[in-house]
Amino acid sequence: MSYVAPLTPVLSNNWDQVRAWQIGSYERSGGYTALKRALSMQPADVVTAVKDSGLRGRGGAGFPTGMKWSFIPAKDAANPKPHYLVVNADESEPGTCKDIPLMLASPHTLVEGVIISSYAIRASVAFIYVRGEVLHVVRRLQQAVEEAKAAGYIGTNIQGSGYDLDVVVHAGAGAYICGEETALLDSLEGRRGQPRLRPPFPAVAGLYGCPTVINNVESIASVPAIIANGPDWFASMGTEKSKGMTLYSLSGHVTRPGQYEAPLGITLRELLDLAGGVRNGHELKFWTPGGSSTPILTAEHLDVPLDYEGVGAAGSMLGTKALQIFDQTTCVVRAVLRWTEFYKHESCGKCTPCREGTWWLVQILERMEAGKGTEEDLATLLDLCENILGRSFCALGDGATSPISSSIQYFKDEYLAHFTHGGCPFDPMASTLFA
Ligand code: L3W
Ligand code: SF4
Repeated sequence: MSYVAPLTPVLSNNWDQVRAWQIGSYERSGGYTALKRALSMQPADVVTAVKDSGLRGRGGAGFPTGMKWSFIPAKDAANPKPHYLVVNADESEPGTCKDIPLMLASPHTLVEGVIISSYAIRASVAFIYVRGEVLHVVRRLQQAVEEAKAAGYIGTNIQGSGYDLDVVVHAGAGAYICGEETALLDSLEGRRGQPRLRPPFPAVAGLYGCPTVINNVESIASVPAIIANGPDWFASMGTEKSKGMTLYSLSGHVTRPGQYEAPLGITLRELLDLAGGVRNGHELKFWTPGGSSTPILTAEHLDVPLDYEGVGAAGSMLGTKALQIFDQTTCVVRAVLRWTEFYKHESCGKCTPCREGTWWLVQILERMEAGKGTEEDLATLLDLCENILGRSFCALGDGATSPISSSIQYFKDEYLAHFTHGGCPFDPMASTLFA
């Protein structure tokens, strides 16, 4: 994917610098000045600054970051357990591709964020849990951590502040479920990664049963800019309840796919203008606002503000801001089948609705895509979705139903046409459906 000039270059401000991933380049762009400022503040004041900025978690759920940090109990004689910071860098949601480019282009933005965030929650060990398949990212992060140690930003008595921190880069083993925060903790502890019952939330009992903050890469990487420029600066961007800038990842049938950094609340129409539009000669058919776990939207939603509230009001979720663009040459049934195969494969098997349900969803969708489905199958598919949604142990099961129910909502005729045509009715030569 290409890198394209952003609208509000904060996270990506140094991506086009020579060897931007090295500490010297990062420092020349102003890197690590926020850390020095943070170390001159009280930890509680750093938490307050992040709270006041309005930063919300960028991993999919949009939970207020500063509020999550404030759930960490005070460390005293009654609460002697260590605190941990864990960065969720297990980016695997289909279409989601913002954290890996960020870590590759500027790993020190994340490392500086890790140090400041750990200081704020009084953690002396931080873990960065990286998706197992991306070894090049693991190596780049390890190099950045070593550089930061050599520069005195990680270790004992950091910058003469009296604060000690160690940072561990951990490679997962390539399971999507380990992006679920409690499965990630199990995996980090050396067990099979499966979600834990919540509550207790990790802020109360997380890694090794200790108070733990888990945040997405982009959330933690946003912290240095908030400390350097102040919470009001951050809150001046975005919308009333969705503050700041963020990375939108455009992929699929778009002229210039890539990362577009912009304030929350920008629309897909505006982003497509920046990205050269839907690929030449084609029209938008459907898109995901935040990966395949978020219900699909259509061309009628081009002007929906891409913030948590706007996308929610349109019947979907902002999720990871992974905008996958599909033009009119795409068979919606085939696309949904591919996504559902992914959820079936990645289901951890802990709970019945998801383990059995995703298997059945694939069976029915395969039949439909092959033109052997019936209207009754469509009803069964929706019934299955109803029995998975809200009855699964974690969000993976819910997410598996999103593309199915939303695609039937908008493209029921296309499903029916598969039955009447005995297969996909799409004519690739004419680039139209129902030819
Ligand atoms: C303390 C409480 N902490 C909530 C914390 C909680 C977590 C955060 C959000 O799913 C979504 C999912 C995917 N005391 C708390 C509390 N927290 N109440 O707040 O929690 P939650 O449950 O709202 O969401 P989640 O389980 O973190 C995340 C969607 O994101 N998604 C997935 C993306 C996948 C990736 C990837 O590839 N790695 O990011 C995309 O849309 O479906 O709905 O920290 O502990 N009372
Ligand atoms: Fe595992 Fe799926 Fe149940 Fe989540 S919903 S616990 S992934 S079986």
